[in-house]
Order: sequence, then structure tokens, then C-alpha cells
Amino acid sequence: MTEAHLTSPDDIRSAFSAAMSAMYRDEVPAYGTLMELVADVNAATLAADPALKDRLEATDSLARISEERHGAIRLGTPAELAMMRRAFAVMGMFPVGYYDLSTAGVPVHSTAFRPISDESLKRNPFRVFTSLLRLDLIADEGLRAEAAAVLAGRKIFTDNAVLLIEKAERDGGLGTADAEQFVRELLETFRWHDQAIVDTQMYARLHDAHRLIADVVSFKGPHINHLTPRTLDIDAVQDKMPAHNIAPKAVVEGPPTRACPILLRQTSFKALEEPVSFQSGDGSWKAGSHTARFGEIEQRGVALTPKGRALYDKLLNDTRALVRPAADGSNAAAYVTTLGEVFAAFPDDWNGIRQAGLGYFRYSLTAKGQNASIRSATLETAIADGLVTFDPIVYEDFLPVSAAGIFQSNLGDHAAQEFVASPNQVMFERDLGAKVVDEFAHYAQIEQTSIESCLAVIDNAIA
Ligand code: OOG
Ligand code: NI
Repeated sequence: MTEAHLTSPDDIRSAFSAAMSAMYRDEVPAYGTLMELVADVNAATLAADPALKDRLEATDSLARISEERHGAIRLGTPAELAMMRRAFAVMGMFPVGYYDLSTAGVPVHSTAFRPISDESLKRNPFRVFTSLLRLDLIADEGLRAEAAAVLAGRKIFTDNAVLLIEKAERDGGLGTADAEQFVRELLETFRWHDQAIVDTQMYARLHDAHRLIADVVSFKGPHINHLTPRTLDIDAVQDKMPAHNIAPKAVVEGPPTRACPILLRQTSFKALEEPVSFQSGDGSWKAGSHTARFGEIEQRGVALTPKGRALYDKLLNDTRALVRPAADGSNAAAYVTTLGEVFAAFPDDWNGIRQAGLGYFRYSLTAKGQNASIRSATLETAIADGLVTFDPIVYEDFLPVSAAGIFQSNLGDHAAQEFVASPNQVMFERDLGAKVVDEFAHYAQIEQTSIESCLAVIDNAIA
């Protein structure tokens, strides 16, 4: 088969995220309500800010502004993770970043599968935050062995999905009909199953060890646990959720509201209690419930350098040392105020962020720079001379403290638990069967390439 007959991985990813969105709206009606609210707020924000509208029109596809940006799953075994990597590769999604959540009381470690090139991100930015359960952090050895046995017995991919993954690897992609079938088959892995594969006693024991363990081990597959559209005004959506009968988590995760957004802000509605039936020894089913699935929204800002990230982490820690947000929302206002005050130490204008070396920027020639016969001494003088301009590079990854906050608020308000902090990227990458991309190196590379495209007007590129 020649290249010309292969469907682009970007198109397969687009089809997959659209199919997943439809399935999830159908499975979780509150998510559909959130999507409508997000679309309304985005439309109102654009109507009130024509400059923003023009900018987005130039850089993004406005028609797709309210579509999903990410989702999340939790896997049980190294083999599941390795096959999931191969499945995502068919859709042009590759593992970026390593997140250790054990420090934050959640027994998983994670990566984000996402498109990497600019062009692919623009075509469809859909990512999946993918966690692997760490049974090695479960103290009870007996339970650990039983959970491992249950997981070893399940099969989360359909046979056809695996055949198509192998075919894509062999042929360098999939033709139209195969791509369509691949999307249908892979969707099955993410589907909700309301019949557990364990009995109520086992579920209770897993649940007592950690609610997340029950969520991963008790079911036939790694149901998608949330999807996340992009909002242009996260504070407005957070405020409006209650009026639409959806209960927001206590606080928005991440940095405060700012003139120049940094990194990532996220919030979600709390996971719903859903009916599940459990096996009982005699072949009949016993009614029960499980709480896992929710809806989230995100708003992204500039990617930070290691120096910027260190400042962000310090300010977030300082804030949380003063006010630790309570799950019930009782001190939410105090937290938001303190967060804003503490983050006053983080420059809030693009040039200040840039000159302090806190963020990554993309440099380009201005119209004047393109026509210039003059050159300037350095990158900084070229900017001052109006030959070169810069735009923030959007952060496309995740934040471990925020992710832990999203996990916690959807595992119930008392789920916080201590685990020995034990990041283990080596073990994760061995289980994944590949190395994860270092996100800092990736953003630095984008910035460097953009500087090189401006060399025509700069004498000494080392700014
Ligand atoms: C994943 C939570 C992390 C985010 O947006 O930070 C996440 C999970 O609950 O499985 O999706
Ligand atoms: Ni999320």
C-alpha cells in the first residue's frame, strides 16, 4: 500500500475524539450540559472581546474552539500501557512528560499521549492523560496479589483493535476503511461498563485500600473518566456551573486569574454516583454504585522554562502553606485571595516574563524585519528596533499538583492518603516500552528554531 492511500494520523485522532465525545455525552448527560455552558461562555467572551476574536481567528480554528482538548484513563498493567502506547501512535499521539502522583496521595504515575508538532496540534490537539496503577504502593500484600490476578484476567482491547494496530505498524498507517474500523474498535476500550468484574466484598476491600484502586481493578476496561473542552473564561464557567445543576469542585487548580495566563488552569464538576451491579457467587447480580466519572474544563497559558516553573512551584507551595483548599469549599474564597496575593511576585506582562527568562516564546520577523536592509546587534536590539516580535508558546502539558487536585476531588472528599513518595520514571518507561519526551527540551527547541528563523536581521544571535 502506498502513502497516498493512508489516512493521516491527525484525521484518525479527530475522528476518534469526536466519537469519544459523542459516546461520553450519551453516557454522562451532565457532561453535555457542561459542553453547552462552555460553548455559551466562549461565544459571550468572543463577542465582548473583538481583539481576542481576531487573534484566535488568525491562530486557531474558531469553529472548533469549544471542542475537547483532553481526556483521562487509568490502566492496570504494564501490558495495557504498552499496547495503549501503540494504539495512540496510530493517531499521532506520543508520550510526553512523566508525572509522579504518589507524592500527592494517588497511587499512580502517568504520562500524556499527545500530538507533538505544531501542525498536528492545530489540526486537533486531543490528548489523553494516561495513568498506570502502582500496585507496588499497596501495603497489603494479599490484596496486591488478588488485584494483580483480576487485572491479569481482563482483556481491554478487542482482537480487531490489536490486529489493526499491528497492521498500521506494518504498513506505516491505515487506509480509510481500516481507520474507520480502528476508531470503532478502540472506542470499545474506553466505554463504561456497569457490570463489575468483582464481587461486592472484593470491591469494598479495593475501595478501602484506595478508591482509585477500586476504579481500576473492578471493571472490564479503563472507561474514559472525563473529557475536557477548552474555555476562554474558566472563572465564568466555574461560577455558572451551580445554576446549571452541576456541582463544581471547590477551587480552580493552577495559577490565579492573570492578565498574561501561564501554564494551565483547570476545574471540574464532581464525579457522579452511578449504578453498578456486582457479581455474587451464585451467578446473580447485586446492585451497588461507583463514583468515577466527571467533566472538566481547561484554559491554557504560556509554557514556563525550568526557572519559571520553579517560581510557579514555589509560589503555589507558599500559597498552600498559608491556606490549604478544603475539599468542601469552606475556605475557597480565602484560598483564591491568597493565591492572587502570593502570585503578585510572578511578572504579569509578556515582555517581563520573557526578559526574566520565565517563559518560552516564539520569535518571528515583523513586516519591517522582512523588508529590512538593516541588521541589529542582538535579539533584544532587534526587538527594540521593531524587526522581530514574539508570541507566547502555549503550554500543552499537565501539572502534577493540579492533576492530584482533580483526582482527589473526584475520589471523594476524604480520599487523601499518604504514600511514600517514589517517582520511578525508569520503571514507567520500561512498562511503556518507550521513553517519554522531555517537555522542557521540547519547548526550548521550538523557541530556538524560531530564533534561528530571525537570523537574517541579527548579527549576534546569542542574545
Ligand atoms: C486524571 C487527572 C489528571 C488533569 O487534567 O490534570 C487530569 C484522572 O483523574 O485520571 O486529567
Ligand atoms: Ni483532566
